[in-house]
Amino acid sequence: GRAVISSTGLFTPGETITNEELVESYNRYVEIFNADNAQAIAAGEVAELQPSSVEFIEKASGIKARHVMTKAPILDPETMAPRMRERSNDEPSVMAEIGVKAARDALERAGRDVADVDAVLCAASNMERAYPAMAIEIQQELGIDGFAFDMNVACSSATFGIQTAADYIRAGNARSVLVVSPEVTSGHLNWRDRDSHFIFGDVATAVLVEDAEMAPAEHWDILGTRLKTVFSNNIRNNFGFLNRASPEGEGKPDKLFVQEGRKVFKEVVPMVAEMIVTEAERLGIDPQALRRLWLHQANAGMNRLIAQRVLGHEASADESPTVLDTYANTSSAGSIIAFHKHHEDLSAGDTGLICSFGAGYSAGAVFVRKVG
Ligand code: CO8
Repeated sequence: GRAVISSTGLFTPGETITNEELVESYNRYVEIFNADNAQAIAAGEVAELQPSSVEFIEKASGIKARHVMTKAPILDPETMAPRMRERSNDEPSVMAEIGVKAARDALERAGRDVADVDAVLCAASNMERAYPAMAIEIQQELGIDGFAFDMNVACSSATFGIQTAADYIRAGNARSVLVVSPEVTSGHLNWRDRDSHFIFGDVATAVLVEDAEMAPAEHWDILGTRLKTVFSNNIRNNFGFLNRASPEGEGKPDKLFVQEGRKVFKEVVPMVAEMIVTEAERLGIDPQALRRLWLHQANAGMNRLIAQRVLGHEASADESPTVLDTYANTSSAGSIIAFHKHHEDLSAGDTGLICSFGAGYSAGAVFVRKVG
């Protein structure tokens, strides 16, 4: 069959951290660290830490606040990490719980009965455990008879998930597929790293990809998708089961998110703009006529440049909406949040683009047209 997006769903954690709160906590940590290490700093053995700044964060990234699952431990200079009670095997895990919330929102918006859903993909940039798959737990929680699996393509997990779901539908392996992206990025962000402590936030999204024949009257045709990956160490996280016994193991900075932000910016912008324009041409779509771009939400400056190259002019907020200011970078969920919050005003026949890019490098483009 023909694959369409029937609906999307969103779960937003209740707690938020503003840049002011974040910087106050970070700078308290810096004061404590510098005082504790005063002698070593004076002797030139330890580098003095520099304070963070609200102005820098907003100017460099466009981020003003982020939602998180646990605010207090992240802001506590003694902890600076999310801290959650470890759940028993009989309780839903955190990622499954928030993934289910986003999935139910999507199902409700499409008027879809879970009995009609065939598959669940949990597409996200980290998994809470190795196995059983988060996706199978979400499938169980929702009561879906079918199959489910996890996939991780970092920031591009959701768009890769949409293409995978669409392929199952085209091949006849499934008629209704949930692509769920629970992103608890606070767990792999190094809140003690001045260069990146402001970047990420927590959220969960869901996309219901279906056979056009069963879709609700109002839906989005998937006109075409394009995926691209090019290996890069510029965004990297070395956490894994092989370093459990290493003295360089768990908790070390390289076992958390690390990036060369400038290089990422310079290398990813042309790669993504090229991919979009080439794929649009292949599909016979005029990129300059795209009504809206729902871009990955990592950096306002990156999105400005990509949108400019695709549209041929400076994009308005209406043409390239941002959710970065309130959600920060939510990895794979970013472009889906942008779509979820900014699609209802479009008219039947309008063509738009959902596009992700990030670690890997990975990039995914999903061209969609409104129906109904
Ligand atoms: N406060 C004050 N000053 C600061 C701060 C701070 N917090 N941080 C850095 N500075 C200083 C630096 O020290 C530097 O000073 P100097 O010039 O004296 O050396 C100066 O500010 C400029 O620093 P940068 O060059 O680093 O600043 P940029 O303007 O490049 O901005 C950004 C940094 C915002 C990181 C920017 O480069 C950026 O956004 N790049 C794109 C990155 C991107 O898109 N990454 C995508 C990664 S996300 C992804 O793929 C998902 C991975 C999986 C999810 C992980 C979940 C945790």
